[in-house]
Amino acid sequence: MDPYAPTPADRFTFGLWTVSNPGRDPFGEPTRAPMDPTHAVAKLAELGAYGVNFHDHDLVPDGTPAAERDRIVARFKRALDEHGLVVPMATTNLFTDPVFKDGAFTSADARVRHYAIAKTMRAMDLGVELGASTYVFWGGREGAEVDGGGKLFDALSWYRDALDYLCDYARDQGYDLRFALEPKPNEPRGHAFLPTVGSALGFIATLQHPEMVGVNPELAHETMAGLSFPHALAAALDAGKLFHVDLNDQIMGRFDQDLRFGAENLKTAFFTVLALQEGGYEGPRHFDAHALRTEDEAGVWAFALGCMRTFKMLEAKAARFLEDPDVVAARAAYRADDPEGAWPPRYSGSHAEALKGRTFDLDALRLRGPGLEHLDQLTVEILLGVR
Ligand code: GLT
Ligand code: MN
Ligand code: MN
Repeated sequence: MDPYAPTPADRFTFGLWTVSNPGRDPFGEPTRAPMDPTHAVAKLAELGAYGVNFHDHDLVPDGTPAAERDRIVARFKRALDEHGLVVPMATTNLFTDPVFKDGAFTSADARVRHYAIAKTMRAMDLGVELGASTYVFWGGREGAEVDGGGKLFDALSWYRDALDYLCDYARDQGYDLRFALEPKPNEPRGHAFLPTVGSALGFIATLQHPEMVGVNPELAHETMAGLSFPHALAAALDAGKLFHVDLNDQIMGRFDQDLRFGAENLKTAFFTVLALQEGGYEGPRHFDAHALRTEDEAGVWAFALGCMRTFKMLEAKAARFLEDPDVVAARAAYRADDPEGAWPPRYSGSHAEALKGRTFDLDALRLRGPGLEHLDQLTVEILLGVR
């Protein structure tokens, strides 16, 4: 048996919008035909995926009459049942319709803000109907190019008002839903509000129901901001807020590329897998990426399978890394205990006095080599299959 063949036990998920991405970009028309959502379900199941996620608009185009909506949903449910796929996450498209051109929850027009809340409630109903337990908020249009309008502070408080309202709605409906905010530094807006995982974590603490809200970090988005994705994951996990994750790849400093997982930065992908494992993340492993615009449908499935296989191969490398005796020794040697006191120190007045008065052998500490070059080379050798 192929040890890297994905199975539902791996909990790999894809957005409908990822495999159905038609290859449109700001300079060119689509290169692939639209894909029927039930076809995406059948193919993803065949490849070994666990679930599929969607925006309201991916499944039920905005403005669809109620009877037609029910027909689309029933047909999609039958496809899920037939192929054994689940819907762990859902979200709202608050960016395609020109009504959202200057923001949804942060539009300067209160009518747009109300409409965005209404649309999100309907999309939450749809997501929950199909089984979603995580609800993502990517603030695609929540941002600005012009700061002279003076909405910098209002925007954050409008965003907060909307999320507080939607938490109340979910509670009132008895929905078992957690919200996950997805940061991104820019694109499509010049500057996005809540641009990084760190800013989202700070904002969540200001909400009325902070326990209901976490983050959905995306590898490409933190990389666009020049930040480290494994560090962002660690910060989210440390705060108990890693509710979901968007895996893909990205060249730093470029437009949002949403490349196949592992396509660009294999070492970052490795430390991403390791961080999820060591941090105890147990949620779905969601790929938010799409096939290159050059590809036909066969390329789409090669892309989807590639994301999952690379994750599994890196998982095997992570296990190897954690078991390698030289790595274990190098990791142990990197840390040093303090024979004169346990960590963390317990504060007391007398402890503080003693600590201030302690003599440290600073020359020895200055000269100590932590062995990180050796450890990092071991990592590279494991990744290249030499160890
Ligand atoms: C869009 C965006 C993604 C978000 C999706 C969820 S939509 O494709 O680029 O990063 O996760 O709204
Ligand atoms: Mn992206
Ligand atoms: Mn994403």
